[in-house]
Amino acid sequence: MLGNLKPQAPDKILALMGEFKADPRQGKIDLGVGVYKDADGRTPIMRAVRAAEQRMLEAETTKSYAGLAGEPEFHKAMAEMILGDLYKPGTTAALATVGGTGAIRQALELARLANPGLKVFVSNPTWPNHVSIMNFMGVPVVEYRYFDAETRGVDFEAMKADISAAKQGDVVLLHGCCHNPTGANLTLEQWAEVAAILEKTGATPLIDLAYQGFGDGLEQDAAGTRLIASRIPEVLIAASCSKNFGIYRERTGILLALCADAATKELAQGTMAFLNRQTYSFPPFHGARIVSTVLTTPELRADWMAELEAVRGGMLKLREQLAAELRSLSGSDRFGFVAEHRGMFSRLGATPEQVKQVKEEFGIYMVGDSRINIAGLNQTTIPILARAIIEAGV
Ligand code: PLP
Ligand code: TYF
Repeated sequence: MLGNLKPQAPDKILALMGEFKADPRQGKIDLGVGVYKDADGRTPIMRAVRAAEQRMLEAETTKSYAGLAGEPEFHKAMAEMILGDLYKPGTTAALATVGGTGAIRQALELARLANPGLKVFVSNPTWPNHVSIMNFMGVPVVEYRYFDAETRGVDFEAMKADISAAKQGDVVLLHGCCHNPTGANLTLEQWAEVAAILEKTGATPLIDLAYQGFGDGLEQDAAGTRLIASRIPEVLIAASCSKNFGIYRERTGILLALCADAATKELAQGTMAFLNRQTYSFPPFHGARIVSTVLTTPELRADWMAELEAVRGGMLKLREQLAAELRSLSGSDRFGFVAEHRGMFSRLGATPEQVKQVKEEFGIYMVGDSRINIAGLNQTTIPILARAIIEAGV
């Protein structure tokens, strides 16, 4: 039977990780997979996370099953972090999931149960896994224009025109902040225009929030999501704790379904718990408990926020340094977008040939679409990357 399987195309980002590992060259530079790294190339356990784990080790008395939809403390702490004062427990269904990816998958399953004829509008480009999951599920994908290859910013007029075609019963997938893979984001004014389009069409937004705290700050990065939540009666939010808590392998995420009324919330909540049961029964507990412990223990929360701010500030500084280096090497401002982008990523706008050249000649690994992970850089490698970009003729 298993011999009938057809080989699946590997995830290009994950495949690049293997290629980098296998490269014997000293001085190779990994700007591929979206994992935060400090100046020494390490992905540390955050202080507050370690402290929370130590407390949990002392306090926990059982490893028995916990909630099918996750723990109420985790739901509340995350919903408040994402929505602030807009969080209304009476109309918000919540589901602990296997990472942000699990939240996206369950959001799509939920939407499809509500509307079997579902179509999902996604930005061009988007995180490749979005499209891959939808293709696997057989959910039709409609791309909306997003990235302006010329300015490396958002082509907002095109985006507006394209998402206006979404209808009631369709889902429009939006990146809450720190767009992956481009780094180009909407302004708050633009979010308001998106909200107006959603109001008019009745389409349901699904906001993928995987990098809250990595862009302009914890509150600022939720501003677009909150604006949508304040105006649209039904909103799906798929949030990941992988990056902002640095707990990638713990697989921690949450799906929130903001509903128009309490009865719909009950319906959504029951269906979401059902979806967990159909997929893996109980969601991972450990990472979710780390997150709720950090968020609800004032001294841990303060320390976590300070460390997250340092991580964010470090990436911003790297952006500014890379932009400055490129300005001086190119004698122009055409790479100014590197400092304007936010989050871990920037799409440089290099051709596949240029990406290949940079890899082969300089040992610098970026994703094939010329996405770089800013956190993969440091003081030593910024000038090397800048020179490679210029020599490749980007
Ligand atoms: N959404 C986006 C845009 C991402 O970049 C990621 C990547 O990590 C995720 C969702 C899912 O994250 P995870 O499943 O690791 O929590
Ligand atoms: O875009 C990235 O690099 C991160 C990590 O299948 C990632 O989001 C990449 C691919 C994947 C899962 C996570």
